[in-house]
Amino acid sequence: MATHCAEYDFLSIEAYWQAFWAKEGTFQVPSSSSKPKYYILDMFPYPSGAGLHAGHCENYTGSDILDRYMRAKGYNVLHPMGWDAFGLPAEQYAVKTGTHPALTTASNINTFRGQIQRLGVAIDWSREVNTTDPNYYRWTQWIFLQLFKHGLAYVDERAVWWCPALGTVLANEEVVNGVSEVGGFPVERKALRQWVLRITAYADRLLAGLDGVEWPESTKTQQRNWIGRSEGAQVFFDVEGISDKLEIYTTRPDTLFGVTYMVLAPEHPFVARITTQEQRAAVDAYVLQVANKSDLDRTELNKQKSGVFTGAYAINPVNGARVPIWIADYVLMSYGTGAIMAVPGQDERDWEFAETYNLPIVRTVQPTEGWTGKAFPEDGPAINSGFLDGLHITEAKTKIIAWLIEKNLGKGTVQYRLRDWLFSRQRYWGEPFPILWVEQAAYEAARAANGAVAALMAKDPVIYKEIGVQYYALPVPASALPLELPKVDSYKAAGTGESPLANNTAWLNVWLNIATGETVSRDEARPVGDEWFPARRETNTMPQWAGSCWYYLRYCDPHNANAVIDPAVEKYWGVPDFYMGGSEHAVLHLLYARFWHQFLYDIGVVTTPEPFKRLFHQGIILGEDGEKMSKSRGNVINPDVYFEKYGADTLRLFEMFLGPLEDMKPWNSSSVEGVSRFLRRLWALVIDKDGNIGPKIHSGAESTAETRRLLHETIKKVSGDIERLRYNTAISQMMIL
Ligand code: ANZ
Repeated sequence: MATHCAEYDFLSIEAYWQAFWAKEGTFQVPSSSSKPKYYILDMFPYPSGAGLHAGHCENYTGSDILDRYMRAKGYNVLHPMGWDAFGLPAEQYAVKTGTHPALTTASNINTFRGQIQRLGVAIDWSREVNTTDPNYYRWTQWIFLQLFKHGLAYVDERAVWWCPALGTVLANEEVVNGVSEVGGFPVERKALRQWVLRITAYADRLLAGLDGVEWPESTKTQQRNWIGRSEGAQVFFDVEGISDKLEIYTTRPDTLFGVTYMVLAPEHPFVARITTQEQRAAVDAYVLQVANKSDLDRTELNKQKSGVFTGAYAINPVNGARVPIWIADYVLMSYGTGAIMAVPGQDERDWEFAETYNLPIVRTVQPTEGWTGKAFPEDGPAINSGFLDGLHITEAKTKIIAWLIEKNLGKGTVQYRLRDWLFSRQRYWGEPFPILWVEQAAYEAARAANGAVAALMAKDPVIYKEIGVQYYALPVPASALPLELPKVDSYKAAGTGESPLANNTAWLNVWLNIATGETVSRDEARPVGDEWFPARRETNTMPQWAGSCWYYLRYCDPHNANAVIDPAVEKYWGVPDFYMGGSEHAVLHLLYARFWHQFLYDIGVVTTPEPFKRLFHQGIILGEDGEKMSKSRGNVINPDVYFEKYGADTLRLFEMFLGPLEDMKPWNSSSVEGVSRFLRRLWALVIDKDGNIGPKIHSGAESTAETRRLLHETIKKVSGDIERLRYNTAISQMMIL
């Protein structure tokens, strides 16, 4: 009896095997085995309403080939999948329609899962995770509590986009051309209480760790630049008329003799103190004008420089020169000390500013011959610089820093571009913070009670002040997790800048037992006993980055109700051996996840300091027109159409054959036909017209020496190509064979 269809009937072949894999649990892997392990991770998708796109297919096919290859070589391969499912679109849809974001999300996930199964990826579906599942985010909350306990989480007033007309805080992507994307209403900056994570405490380790990972060089460079370690000096300048010294940060202390003016950020605390009577009106007007600009707008290189003289003067410590102090928006309060010494001779921004306002320019580095630019930022011998003359930059820096230290006027310092991580959103659809706000008496009582609450308290209190009252953050004990998202009547924000969680007052206001951490709604009577205090829940939620910081650990032990991951399981799987996803995550996701992983390493949850050993970015697939795929352009490829018309194997092979996996490349529907023809020919070679494995396959012994040579060449080339992810050349070799 024939066992196969004579024709390449991809629909029934794929349906048969996909059902078989599901029924047999073919790709389910145990967390202990005598086989060596290999862990393949894909960046998990946000389950959008649009379903799978061509880029997802490229990513998961690319990793799936390596997966099946490693299985064939005898590895115990873990290749899981899950959903990064908190996020804005489901919430926006909820505001519009009243549909709970969990419903929208569940339906989108079903679509995604079905499509990935249809693509035939060897996923162990018994390990699926979903960041919005309380059994998952319970551990996201747990990790936050550990960060809190270790003093790595604090609150601060930070500016967000606020839209008075909508009564809500907007994300950057919801502000388009200075107005709200929805409705086109004006927006303004508003300071709100926010959670911030002290990622800067890990800056040096985040830099050092990059040296030991096998990542694309460009991604490592982006992370290094983002962390932005710079070595320089702090220098103190006397200011006429006040006793405090002005502290600046510079990477070029060697240019000190070339300082012709100083600049303060408009928000600098000295501004109000030093501005003269004559200059006050101009300074106030300028400060007001800058208040609504973002740092990004302010530091744009090509923009026209603007500023105002304060009327005050500083004294240059090296030569006693009187230099005017200006304010200008190109100096940011958030970097260094918020004040600079300006050296137009060597710094381009300073040169432009000096030209605009007719300030003197002194060169302190001899430009190379034929230099036609304005400021000379490069290396050369010092000139016009007293005891530094003739020295090159590095020597001049060493010498001037020694001089500053000797005179007690400054010292060498290190600065980072990296800022602490703004870790809260005023949204509904995110992980609630396991935090309660109480007054001082309750905080002190909690400490004294030394119970489950005190166990997670940080050494120093996290405090914020509101209308004269000081509030203290207390942790919800780990045993009370998950702290689930409460039901709300409306997904619209509270109107005050707080998230919609503030709308559910029965949830919001509780009686807290400061020893056990138990809570009872303040709609009920106060329970009997001295340990009950009024508390208010945190209404911020965590950003979408939170759940994706540690998901790769959860796949190893997805159903563990007692820990993030069991130590024995962690020991077996370790971290992913191979991580594949888009380069748009080069900085934020990959940096945040490394930060959390290094922290989890410090507290003993994981045994390796870095999460992702080997990283690969697939290139973007453009539309057939060579433009980025987008709904509005109408050039989006829907994989479902290809599954039906050509089959998943053709789609997979085609995407891998489009070009080098890491390259950006346009879709090309005419070559789909070619690939489909190749698979049909392959089928015909193996299966005869009666549907049996054909004679051509059994005739190995009769094959010529030439064919055998080609076969072995192909085996060698394809193996090597797969290990280096050069799938397009592996496929062309198979076509040759
Ligand atoms: C004098 C100077 C001369 C500078 C020169 C540069 C070149 P990085 O390398 O990014 O650390 N700066 C310091 N604080 C600033 C702030 N809050 N806002 C804007 N600019 C600030 O950059 C450090 C340099 O950026 C510092 O060194 C300072 O200008 C400026 F030929 O001081 B420099």
